[in-house]
Amino acid sequence: MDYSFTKFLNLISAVFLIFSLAACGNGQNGNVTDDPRSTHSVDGKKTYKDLVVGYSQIGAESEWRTGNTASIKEAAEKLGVELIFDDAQQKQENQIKAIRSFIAQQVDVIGVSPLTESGWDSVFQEAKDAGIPIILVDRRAAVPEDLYTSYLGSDFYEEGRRAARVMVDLLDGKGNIVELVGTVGSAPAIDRYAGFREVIKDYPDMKIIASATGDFTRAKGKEVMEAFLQLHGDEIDALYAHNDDMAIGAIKAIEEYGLRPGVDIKIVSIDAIRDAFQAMIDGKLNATVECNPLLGPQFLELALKVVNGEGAPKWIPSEEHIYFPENAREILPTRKY
Ligand code: GYE
Repeated sequence: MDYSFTKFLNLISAVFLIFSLAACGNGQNGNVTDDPRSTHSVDGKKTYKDLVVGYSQIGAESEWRTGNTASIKEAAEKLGVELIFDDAQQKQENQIKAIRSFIAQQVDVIGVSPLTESGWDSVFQEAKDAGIPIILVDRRAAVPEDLYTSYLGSDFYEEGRRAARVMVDLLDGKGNIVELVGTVGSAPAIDRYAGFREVIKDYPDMKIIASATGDFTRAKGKEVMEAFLQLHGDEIDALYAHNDDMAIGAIKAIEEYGLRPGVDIKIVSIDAIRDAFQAMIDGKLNATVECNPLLGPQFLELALKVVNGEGAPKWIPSEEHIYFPENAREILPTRKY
């Protein structure tokens, strides 16, 4: 922007500020601090109690997701934010419908966890045209950067790499791996697949002999693992599951097949849900890479900032760890999901 134009803008805002301060000083009209119906704080900024947030959740496919939903709802309740929550039951068309209804209701901000990466351009554009910011929570969408304000979530690629490094240690750099992939086309499935391979490619004796989707659910994880066992049986040295729920389903399949999960077949998965700690205590899971679903407080903090025109980073990554059986018993009681 040209310098003199910037100066001109500054001047306009200064004049505007003087007028608004004058209006605030006048008790008869517009003193926002005295008006009990006012939805703004002293400085004209919104507070949590003024916020109306629409949230489009994917569904309830995993323990991770249930923990994520609880975190968002609890944070809204605690802060006094009005939350309009929609559960899309694993269907993108339901998410699109929900976003359109949030736009119609003129919410202040829309939070969305996109089921898959693609297919969001037009509905995000509609929100943008209506002046409603979109915050991506948990999963990214493959859209131009100007169609969303911020992404709050994990580095799924790094999670894939971490799982692979643990696998290399467990197998001593040699063995046949089967893989349970998450929901096809979703950001975590795409990145956990690629991140894992980036590390494994340097170990020619580590082979991924089968890979199929278990859609992030226990039931599907079990079903697909049964098929892997039918096809490859004793040749399988290890399982890499894109989430704990699929690993837990697969553990059942392995036991029913007559092998020992965690011993005959080493298992590494992602999320670090409570049941994964139990599986590690039972010796049936070898490691879980943490992916944090407790995003509610951070999301609402970000929503408030965005509504008040304060800058927000394009990506706010979560801080995460890897957990092993050695201290699973000690850590389990501290886990919130
Ligand atoms: O890992 C899985 C859930 O998007 C990070 O979705 C999330 C993933 C999580 O169903 O359990």
